[in-house]
Amino acid sequence: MDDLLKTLGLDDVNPGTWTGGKSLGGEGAAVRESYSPIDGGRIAAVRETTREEYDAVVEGAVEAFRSWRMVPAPQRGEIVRQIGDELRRYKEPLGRLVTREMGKIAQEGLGEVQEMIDICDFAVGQSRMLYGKTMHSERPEHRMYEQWHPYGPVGIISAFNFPVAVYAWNAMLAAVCGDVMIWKGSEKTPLCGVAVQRIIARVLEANGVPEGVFSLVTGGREVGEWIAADERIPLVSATGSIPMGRSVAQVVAARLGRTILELGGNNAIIVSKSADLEMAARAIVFGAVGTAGQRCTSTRRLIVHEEVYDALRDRLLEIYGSIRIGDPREPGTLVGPLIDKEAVEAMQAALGRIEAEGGRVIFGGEVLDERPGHYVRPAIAEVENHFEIVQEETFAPIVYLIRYGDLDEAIELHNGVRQGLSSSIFTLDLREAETFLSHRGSDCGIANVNIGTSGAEIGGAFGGEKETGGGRESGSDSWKGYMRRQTNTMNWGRDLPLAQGIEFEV
Ligand code: UN1
Repeated sequence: MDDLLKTLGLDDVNPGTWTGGKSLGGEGAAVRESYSPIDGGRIAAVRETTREEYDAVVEGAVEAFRSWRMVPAPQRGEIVRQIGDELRRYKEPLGRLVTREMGKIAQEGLGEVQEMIDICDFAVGQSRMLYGKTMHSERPEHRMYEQWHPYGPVGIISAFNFPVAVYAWNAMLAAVCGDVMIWKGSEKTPLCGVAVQRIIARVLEANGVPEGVFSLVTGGREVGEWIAADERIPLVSATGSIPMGRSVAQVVAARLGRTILELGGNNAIIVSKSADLEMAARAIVFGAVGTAGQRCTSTRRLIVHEEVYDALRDRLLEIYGSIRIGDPREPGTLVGPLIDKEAVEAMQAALGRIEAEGGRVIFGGEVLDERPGHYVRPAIAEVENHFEIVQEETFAPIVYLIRYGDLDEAIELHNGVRQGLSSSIFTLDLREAETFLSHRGSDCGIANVNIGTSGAEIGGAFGGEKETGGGRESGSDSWKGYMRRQTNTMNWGRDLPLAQGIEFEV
């Protein structure tokens, strides 16, 4: 057992099923080993959740909801404030665990925990701002208003690439809203889930909050299917691939439940002839190779004006040639490993398809197998937008170069994919910038000018259109997705006038 695991309260074999600080069973559960993508070494193991344990967790959540919903929202905010403080205390070790289990570089591991802290702060403020509107009634001596009430248990399914932050976006907001959380993280990063659960549990315990307010279950697809099908869970928030989201959406819709979906992206940057090319190049590299191309916001397509195409391509080739790939714990490394062997194979398959469809890989793509772990050299390819492979999201550092002539064409290429998460344009031309942000510009949930596609702040609503799923998480008024709206009409008069002026004498 090493110090990092000890600091985070982790054992060699950990329970994967928790209500607050109480772990459940483990009888007959499969044990999932967690291997680091850095060197393939075993870190520790987690016992997966059995169906029986799952049912006990959901029952505990339903029970905890009865009391949690009675706690005034600002007091729920106070619990989240303390969770934020606890995360500040554990930022460094938790960030290191994210790096070790997921493989993102140290800076990004810390950034991910910072994102959790930021959403805690945001949610604390929000806990005093769960505003409803009041309306003027058309009837005399009537008052109309709306209130927002919690849903109950919220199922949160999160992905390996942001093993802790995306959970917090959902959970901290839902917590101040009065919901209770059942979290299933990725089976590729089970230790991160347990570590976060233990941090939160200390705050629950210190404040006498019922255990079932925050629960964790561990496992693969099957556990996700239990959540999707479970009528006791009115809202399911799922982050991950489009096929995963499609199946969750269908199962939840069949029982008329609610979903918040944050699925795949196919994010592009338009680089205009008036762009600051050096700034664009830096943003492109962070977007395309940051997190080894494994963000849903990663930059996948570059739509470049023909007059600056060669210059930008050459500059990218130059920068790509100098990027340090390797152990993500070492300062100076910009690209760590991919998550697993399957991810490396998927990247190789994609590179093969680029060539087969008539494209050209002009840089990188090699598997760097002189060391253990799942390292690849980020790739640049020249393609056309309509290629099938370009239409898909390959979760790896491949960036596609596409040429354009005028802005209308660029926007058409930009929007000519099935996904609609994040987007950006680099231009110093005001008209181009505003066109891109207008109704005839980007069709994505996020559209930026002179910054890249990834690395959004928590204060904005996060999510996208089309096959990205339409959900919004994190900032702005995303909290409304975690509450049900109730319209109330109060008659304080002595008559019973009907709306629409209807006469109905009895
Ligand atoms: C994701 O990849 O699912 O905007 C989330 C970003 C991060 C979050 C990415 N703040 O890149």
